Amino acid sequence: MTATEWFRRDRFGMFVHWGVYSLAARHEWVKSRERMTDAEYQRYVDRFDPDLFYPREWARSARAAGMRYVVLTTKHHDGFCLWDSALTDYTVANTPHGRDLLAPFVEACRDEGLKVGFYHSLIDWHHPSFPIDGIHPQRDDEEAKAAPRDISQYREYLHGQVRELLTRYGTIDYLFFDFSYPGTSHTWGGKGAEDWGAEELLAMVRELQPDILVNDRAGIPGDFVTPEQYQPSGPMGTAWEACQTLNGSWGYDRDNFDYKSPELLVRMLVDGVSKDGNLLLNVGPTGRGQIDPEAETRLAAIGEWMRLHERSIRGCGASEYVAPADCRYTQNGDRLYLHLFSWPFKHVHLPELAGKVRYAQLLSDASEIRLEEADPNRVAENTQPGAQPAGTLTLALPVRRPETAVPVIE
Ligand code: H79
Repeated sequence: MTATEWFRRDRFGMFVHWGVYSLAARHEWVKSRERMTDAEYQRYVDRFDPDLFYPREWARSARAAGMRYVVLTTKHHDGFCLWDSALTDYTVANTPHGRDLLAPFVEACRDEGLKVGFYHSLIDWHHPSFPIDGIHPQRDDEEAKAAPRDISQYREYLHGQVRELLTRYGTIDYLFFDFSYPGTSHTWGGKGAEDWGAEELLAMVRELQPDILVNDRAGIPGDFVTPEQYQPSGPMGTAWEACQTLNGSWGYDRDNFDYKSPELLVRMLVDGVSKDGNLLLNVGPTGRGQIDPEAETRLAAIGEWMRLHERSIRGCGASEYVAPADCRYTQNGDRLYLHLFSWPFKHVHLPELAGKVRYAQLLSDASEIRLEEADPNRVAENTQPGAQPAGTLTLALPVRRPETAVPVIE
C-alpha cells in the first residue's frame, strides 16, 4: 500500500496541540497576542510538569473516535520543543518534567495501531536568528528589531531539528509543516519557501523517511493540501485534509466553551469524505497532559456514530452522482452511502439513480429501505406539484428519523 493509499482510506485523524502554552490556557498564540518577551513566557517553561501525560489514553481516545492517525506538535510557533533536541536548550528537558515526550507518544500510537504524525512549526518566536515580523511577539520592541537577524542560521537549525525528528523515533508516517505567509510582506513581513529552504528540506525529509506524507505549507507542493477553507483545492484527485478545532482554539483554552456539537463534527467529516478529503480534528490537552472532558465527550459521541457508520467513511470517497439538497454521497466501490443532513418527510428523491440500485438499507440497523420508481410512461404526463423527472429513484423512509441513520444503497 502506498502512503497516499492509507491516508485516503483512513480519512480521519487526531491533531494534538500541546506545549507550554497549554499552561497559559488561553490559545496557542498567547505569546504573540500578548506580545510576551521570552522572560515573561519562561513562567510556563519553568512550570511544565505534565504528571497526567498518558499518551496511551490519547491513542485509545483517538481510536475509539474512529481516528486512525495522530499528529502531535513537536514544536509550535513559540519554539518550545517537546523533545530533547541537541540544537537548543529550549526543550522539555529543561522543565520540571525533564524528559522526552515524543518517544512515549510514538510508542503509544504504534501500540494502538495508529499512524504517527509530527506537526512542526516553521515559524519560531524564540530562535534569536528568526527575523521579527508583524506576527512576532517582539514586533513593538524597537531595540530587538534593530539587531541583525540572519535567517540562514535559523534555516540550518530548522533542518537540523527536522533531521532529529525523523531519525530518532523510527518510522514517521506524516509531517505537517506550519506555515508560509508570503506576499503580504508590508504588513506582516511574510515568509515562505526560500526562507525555509523548502526544496532542500523536503529532499532531506524524503531521504530520511521515504514513505512519509508531507503537507503543502512549506511553500512548495507536498503530498496533500491543507485548505483553510472547508473546500479542496488543486487538480482533480489531489489528496487533501481539512484541519479543524473543537472550539476555535488549537491549544487548551480553559474559558472557551464555544464547542461544535457532535452532530456538526460528524457532518464535517462526512462533507469532507464526500469531496474525497480527510478530517484532522484537533484536541488541546491541558498542561497536565489530559484531554479535557468537553473534548472527550465529543470524541466519544463521534466514536458512537463511527461504530455504526464507519463503513460510510473508511475507504470511501466522492461519488460520481450528485446528491440531493441537504444530503451527501460517499462511495466505496458499488456501495453508495446517502447521508441525510435533514430528515425528509417519507421520501427522498434521488436523480439519475432509477434502474441502478438493487437494494437499499439503513446502515445503522441493516433494515431494508423500499425503492419506488415511477412508471416512465406516466412521469412525462405528471405535472402535479412534487412530480419527479424521469430517472429519479425514490426511497421510502420511515416518517420518524431513527436515532442514527445513514441509508446505504447498492
Ligand atoms: O497550529 C494551528 C495554528 O496555531 C496555526 N495553524 C494551525 C494548525 C495557525 N494559526 N493561524 N494560522 C495558522 C493562520 C494565520 C493567519 C494570519 Fe496572518 C495571521 C492572518 C493574519 C495573521 C498570515 C500571517 C497571514 C498574515 C500574517
